[in-house]
Amino acid sequence: MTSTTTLPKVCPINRSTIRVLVLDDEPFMLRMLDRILKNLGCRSVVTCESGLAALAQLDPPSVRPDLILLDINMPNMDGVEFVRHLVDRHYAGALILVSGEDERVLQSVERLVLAHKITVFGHLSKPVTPERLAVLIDQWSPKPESVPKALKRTYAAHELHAAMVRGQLLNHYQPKVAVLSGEVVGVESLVRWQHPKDGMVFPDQFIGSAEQGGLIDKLTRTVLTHALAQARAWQDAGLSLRVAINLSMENLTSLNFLDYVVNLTTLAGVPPQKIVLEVTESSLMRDQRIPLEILTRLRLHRFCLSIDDFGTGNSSLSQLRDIPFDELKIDQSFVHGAWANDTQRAMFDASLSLAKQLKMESVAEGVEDRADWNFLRASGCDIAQGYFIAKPMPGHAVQNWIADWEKRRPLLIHP
Ligand code: G
Ligand code: G
Ligand code: MN
Repeated sequence: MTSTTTLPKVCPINRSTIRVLVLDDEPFMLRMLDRILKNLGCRSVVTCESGLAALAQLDPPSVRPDLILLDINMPNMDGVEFVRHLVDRHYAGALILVSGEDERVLQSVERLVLAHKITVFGHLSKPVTPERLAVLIDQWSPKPESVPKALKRTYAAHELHAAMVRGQLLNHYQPKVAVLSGEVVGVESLVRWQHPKDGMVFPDQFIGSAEQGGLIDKLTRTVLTHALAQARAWQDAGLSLRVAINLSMENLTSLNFLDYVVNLTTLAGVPPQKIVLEVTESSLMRDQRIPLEILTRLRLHRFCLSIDDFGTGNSSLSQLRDIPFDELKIDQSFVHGAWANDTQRAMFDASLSLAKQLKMESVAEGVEDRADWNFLRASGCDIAQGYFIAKPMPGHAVQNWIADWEKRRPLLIHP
């Protein structure tokens, strides 16, 4: 009954104003895409047979295309190389990738483009259908380019140092819940910088400087001090929460760190079992012996050790072999959307199975929506963390959030 999909007769105004460039080495494809686009209501369509011709269309910047349909297989300049030129020219529009390659190739090119911070509306496998193209195009909106992104800057070590001296760092806490029961089991501390002028500054803007500028120890000590005070306050309020903090491998280069953590925890009156130390490997690490010693001894002191971002280049099997972790956090790139993506799902399943065989607790990060949650419920993973459950929040907001969560919880565990 629904065998023919009819296109909407009235096209969204958007489509007629959007400037589209189509780059494909096959003249036949160009003509076909041009025709489909025109039929969909796009009035401004430019077609180019080569990367060079397309790059010429990016000057002057005032008339740049809003959207480029890019064939990734081209004889001279291939699509990936073309993207590199777009990055050099600070292209701020969007891309749709077109190719006859298999899904995995398309997906990896898509990830590559996203890594360059260029918007990708998705990919089209050949043969292209008007319906699919319409869906992708309609993600476009004529809003001005995201200004906040341009403002996002990184901070030098001396600026961070001043911030720490002035007490401008604080922790936010993101809840972790048990997948089966929905019970709130803990939180992860995520450091924030309340900047007097720039507002809330996120760790990706300053952790790198802290590591390179010799400040990571001071930063971690600050985070741990706040986290322990908060853990103690929750404990006194009768809340049983495990509190996680993120360690950088640079923290694990001196044995003093061990004494510091043990002493501070004892002083706070919080059982070490309630403190989770999340570790990712740093590519800078050469001598593994000291970190291994510190982590093993922390474990002997009954702290929980967690391997963070598992499955990404930084957290590897050899770490898992060498360090007695209690918890494995499956990286969000394998979690969000895994229900719809066979590759991600295979990696998710493999990581989960590894956690189970090693008798570690499994945590899925990046649970962003109901579909992710449903997927997890069926997966056998122990703990979930992500925007679907809660975004990171100030410590004082956690108790109220738990009360709200308790109301939502029955619906999530008995759908
Ligand atoms: O939510 P968010 O933007 O806070 O976190 C971004 C990254 O910063 C994550 O990879 C997280 O592990 C890292 N991060 C957050 N807080 C800390 C911290 O206190 N120490 C270290 N080393 N990394 C942190
Ligand atoms: O690297 P680490 O796992 O420590 O850091 C967690 C990071 O992931 C933080 O930046 C946090 O804000 C972010 N985060 C937490 N939940 C979600 C989610 O559901 N989706 C996305 N995209 N990011 C998330
Ligand atoms: Mn973490």
